[in-house]
Amino acid sequence: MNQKFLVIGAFGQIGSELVPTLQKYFGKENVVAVGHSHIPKNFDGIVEKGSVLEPKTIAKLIDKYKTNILINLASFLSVKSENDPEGAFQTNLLGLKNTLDIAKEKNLKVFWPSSIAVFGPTTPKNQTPQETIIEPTTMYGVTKRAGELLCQYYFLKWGVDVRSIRYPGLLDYKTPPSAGTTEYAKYIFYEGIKNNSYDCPLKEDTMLPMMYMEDAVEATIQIITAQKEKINVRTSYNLAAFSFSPKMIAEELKKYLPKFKINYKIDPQIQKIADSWPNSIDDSKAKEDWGWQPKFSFEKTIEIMFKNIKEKIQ
Ligand code: AKB
Repeated sequence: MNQKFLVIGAFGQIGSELVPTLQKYFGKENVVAVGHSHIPKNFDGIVEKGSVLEPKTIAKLIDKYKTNILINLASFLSVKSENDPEGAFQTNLLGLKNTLDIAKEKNLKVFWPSSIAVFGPTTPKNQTPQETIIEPTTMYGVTKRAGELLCQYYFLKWGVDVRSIRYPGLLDYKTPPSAGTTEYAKYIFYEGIKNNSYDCPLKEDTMLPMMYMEDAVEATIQIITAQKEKINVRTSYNLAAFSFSPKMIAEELKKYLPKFKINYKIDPQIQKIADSWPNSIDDSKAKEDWGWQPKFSFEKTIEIMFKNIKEKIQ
């Protein structure tokens, strides 16, 4: 069957790179980008206005374009969710339920992003397994874990073919940094290139799992297009590339900015969130089930980020 995608949250961090890649692989006529607040004027492709909190609009768009794959990327990240727990609950969880209900009614395949934020302080920190203690203590983590269980429920009860990935911190140069815990690793480039220094909200040894966006986009397309029989996890798959701390990224950045200096100005709220998350992730299940393999190393990612952000802001 022809694969036709409707992407909600198409102009956010993941959508800004996933949508052009879907257009490249499947044709512009097969990708409908749905945005809410920030729709770029120069977007080249099918674009519509709508939100996960407007299910009737989304259902109409699916009928209009006859799409059979629904990708719901609309999400508050961790820091924004702590500052607005009600908004996070609405968008991350009720928004997901709206899309699952539409998928159930119209027999659509669904992709929805989860996060390493599902893990909490009681989870084993190193090489965190796929199946483990999962007791998140942030609103973001609570919505993501509840969302994972909701996805699995819709699969078990109604056979909705829903697929999901627990993304680590994602590094991209196309979208500006936003209100997430791992976003310090994007801010550091903008501040470092402008001022040769950066005030870091995390302690120097705070290790967090991270990934270059191109790998995340390839993984997303791989899981969406994998044969149904290969998807054995219907909550969400662990995914990993590398981990680093603020001290490690600062050292790497000094290769390009020899005078760069990092200052540690700890933000207790962000530090607390980071301390509740894993240092590293075991993603062997994604590798076994649908052949996931990252391509970009830590060093290569920093090189690409530096070059492109420099070009963008100078
Ligand atoms: C965040 O920091 O909130 C996100 C995430 C790890 O899900 N980047």
